[in-house]
Amino acid sequence: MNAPVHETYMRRCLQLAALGAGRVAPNPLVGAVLVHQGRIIGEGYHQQFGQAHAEVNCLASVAPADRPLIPASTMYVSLEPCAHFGKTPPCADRLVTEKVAAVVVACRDPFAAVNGKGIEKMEQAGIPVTVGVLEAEAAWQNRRFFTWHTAHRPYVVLKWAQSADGWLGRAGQRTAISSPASQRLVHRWRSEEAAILVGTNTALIDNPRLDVRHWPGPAPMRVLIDRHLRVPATHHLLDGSQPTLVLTAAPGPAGSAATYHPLPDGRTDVPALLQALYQQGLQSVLIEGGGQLLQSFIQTGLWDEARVITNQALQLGAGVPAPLPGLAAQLHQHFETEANEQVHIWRNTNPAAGR
Ligand code: AOF
Ligand code: ZN
Repeated sequence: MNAPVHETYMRRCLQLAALGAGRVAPNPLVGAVLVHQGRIIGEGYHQQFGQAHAEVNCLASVAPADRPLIPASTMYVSLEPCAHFGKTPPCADRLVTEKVAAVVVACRDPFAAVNGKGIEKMEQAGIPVTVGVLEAEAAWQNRRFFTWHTAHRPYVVLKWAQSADGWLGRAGQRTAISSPASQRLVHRWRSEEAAILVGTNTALIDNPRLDVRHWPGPAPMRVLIDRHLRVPATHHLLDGSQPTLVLTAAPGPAGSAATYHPLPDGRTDVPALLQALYQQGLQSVLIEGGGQLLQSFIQTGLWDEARVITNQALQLGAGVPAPLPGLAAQLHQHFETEANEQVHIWRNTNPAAGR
């Protein structure tokens, strides 16, 4: 079959996969479509962490009258069918048992228990497998999952708001920069990551809540770097209103609502921070400041996206300088949330690995 037809069905897989957003992490988003002679006879996606995979839901959706067509149909799936017994049996085995005529896959699954083994199983059973249809789009959709398994660290999203003249805020005080529309956007961004990280000074000066109150969605783990436990228990981050992790050199106080994770030798350099988040199983992190922390992620190359909100109507004249995304940054998207308010999303073309 020709490439544009493959892409049409694979695009449908990506659409279906997206329906699982917010409910399957840390698993990948996966969609599947079963096609018989130009007619879609089944559709499915991974809907809920721990439950059936996309291929299984796709097969379950086939009408009884169409079931005899399965061995003459092609299965399109946005990730390599799995080869392992996890919470569910291997999808590759199921496709072999169902005797589907062919399988088209967007990209290999980088998870060590799969990573090519699913494709191999199907090919050994005589099923032709095509790999690489809309590969870049599929890898982008699951960029957090891919970074976790290939770079062995969380996917890192940097975020900051700056004035037109390039300041993050006035030194030592909380400074309002962005509009309510941008704040809603930021809350949506928060709900899409496993964790939000801030440094000690930001916590002390801004006393942020780091919750998701302006958007319906899951609340991520709040993570605070506090080597010497300087942030008072009366600050919002330690109020116990949602799961909070403190990365620290000192042992945590008894009775605190937060979880304390010791940093080896009290190291707060970026690799040590990412190692701690990795050990905690947090697949992605939104870095919300301050300026020095953001800049140190950029300097080490250990970042994937930078999302910058600029208030073109605000001149501060002085203060804390905004970070610069650097030479590896490539503009990915650019839009306005309101008049005078711009959002630039930069991608790191050469992100560093965690190990
Ligand atoms: C597929 N189809 O729809 C998904 C796959 O713990 P489990 O059993 O749910 O397995 C999770 C792993 O399976 C996950 O890390 C990834 O490698 C793969 N996800 N595979 O064939 C799917 N969601
Ligand atoms: Zn599977």
